[in-house]
Amino acid sequence: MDNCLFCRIVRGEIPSRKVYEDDLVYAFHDINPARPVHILVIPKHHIASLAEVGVADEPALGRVLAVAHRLASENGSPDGCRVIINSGRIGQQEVPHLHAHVVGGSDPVGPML
Ligand code: DGP
Repeated sequence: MDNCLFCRIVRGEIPSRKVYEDDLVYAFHDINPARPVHILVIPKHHIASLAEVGVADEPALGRVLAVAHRLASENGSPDGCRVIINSGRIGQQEVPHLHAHVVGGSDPVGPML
């Protein structure tokens, strides 16, 4: 998607603090961290939200979850993490490119993060 913020980050058109990349996913530090560790893991190809997921997207979504704990551990949260996917208006999703928040590094400060 030409003007999608996270697609532009994947393409390197907008800078990010990358922590991991492979053939299916890209991971980078959240610009406004809610916890000491706050990484976003996204499919490299555009999926707007969980509402848009199709069968062809399943390998990328699987990879998002498969790398989450390791990336948290390697980046300062070795004792675990939370993985949160906001979807749509009720989920308060702000950026319309599917992303998993991987947060940790301290005990939770609130009910969500
Ligand atoms: P959500 O509400 O689930 O759509 O969360 C979007 C997250 O994306 C939010 O925690 C802030 C983060 N974010 C927004 N714009 C940028 C950006 O340009 N760079 C980075 N690294 N993170 C961003």
